Amino acid sequence: MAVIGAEQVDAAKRDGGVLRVARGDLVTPLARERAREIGVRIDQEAPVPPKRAPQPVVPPNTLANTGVAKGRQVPPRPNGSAARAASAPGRPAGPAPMLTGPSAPDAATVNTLYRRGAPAPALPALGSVGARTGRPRAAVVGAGHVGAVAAMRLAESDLFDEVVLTDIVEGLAAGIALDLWHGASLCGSSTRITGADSVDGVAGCDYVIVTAGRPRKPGMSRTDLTNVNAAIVGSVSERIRAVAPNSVVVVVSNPLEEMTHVAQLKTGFPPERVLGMAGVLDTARFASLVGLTGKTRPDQVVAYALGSHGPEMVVPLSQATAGGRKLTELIDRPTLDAIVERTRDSGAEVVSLLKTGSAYFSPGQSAALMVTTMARDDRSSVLACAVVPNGQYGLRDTRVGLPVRLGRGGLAEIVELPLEPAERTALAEAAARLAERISAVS
Ligand code: LAC
Repeated sequence: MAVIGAEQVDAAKRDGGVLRVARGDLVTPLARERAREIGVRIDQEAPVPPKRAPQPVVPPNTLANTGVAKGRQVPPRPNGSAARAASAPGRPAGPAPMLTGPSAPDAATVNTLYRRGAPAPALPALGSVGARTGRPRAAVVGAGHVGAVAAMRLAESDLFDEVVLTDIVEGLAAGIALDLWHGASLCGSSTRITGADSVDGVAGCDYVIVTAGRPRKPGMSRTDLTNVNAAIVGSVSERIRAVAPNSVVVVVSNPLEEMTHVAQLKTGFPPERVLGMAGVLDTARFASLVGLTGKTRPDQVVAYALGSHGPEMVVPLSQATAGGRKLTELIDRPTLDAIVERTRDSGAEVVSLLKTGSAYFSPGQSAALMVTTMARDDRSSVLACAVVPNGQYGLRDTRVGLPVRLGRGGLAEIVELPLEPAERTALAEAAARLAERISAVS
């Protein structure tokens, strides 16, 4: 058997536009595509019909050997033709195609395997691919880089029956979802990943991550995005309210606290079900930078980046530990202050390197971590999230990054850490600035 590639198609074009292919040779999908593109006709010798074992005579009034599903009543046909009636149109009479020898699939099967555009069997229905029932469904709105990474992490966790990715750019979410689903066996997950061209694809989901909106460009602050992203997040939130009224929403779009506020207004959800993702990311950045000192590993650092996802970020060093020791005992204060400063500017640092967009791996991971923590109902973790305080730390009527426990239904508890007076004051100032900014988009 020869394999006919695109080069032979090109040669056939030069030699008159017809490519003659011997029986049994394989024309690659690429070659067929090339032939279509440049107008070459492929003439392949017809396959020899496979030899079949003589068929037993089927009595006219039995269904036993017809391949007709049990229980389906088909009236008996005259002349013993029930077997023919049940086989696919165009096939020789007899049972469905099968291997006729130890290593010889019949020609019809070979063609089906290799022919691009050949009719494929319908995919199994959602949830029948080994999915455990009763698992939640999660969605990600916006199939940009942050959305794709978030969807990937959610699916890898194998905690969900389905992860739906949506984007208004036609085919984008479906393409990414299909690509991610192709990797299911590589990450040991049975979570189905699907894509939709409309936010309405999130219908019935338990958790929705909103990444929709414009990212920053070099030189832009997060607040430069306020108006354009408020319109996008607002309309997305109205659809979430309509189609996933019981969901918990995690907002990633910037400026973070303002957009989370818009999402809460437009969904009308209680504050426990609308959370802003920023503190998890800022805390992770802090831990990664602490790791650069060589004094500890990032995953040993326990700390909380509170306040705003911006200039008013507060990392209370009195609460920061690594391997059970206070960070202030491991690392000198000027170094720690420099680390906090760099954490605050880390988003801009990535923007200035990328030039065409903002960070996406760690933001996507952070949003997914919030959702997996909720799906696990893991109240042992304390994560920094942008939430609405109800008197905790003396704060109200604002939205600010605070340490919280998340449960299956969203915010379970705002944790009151014993902050030092200066840290408490810095947090109160951040909350006040955020209250002003939020009121400007109300
Ligand atoms: C950043 C964006 C997600 O900090 O705000 O990179």
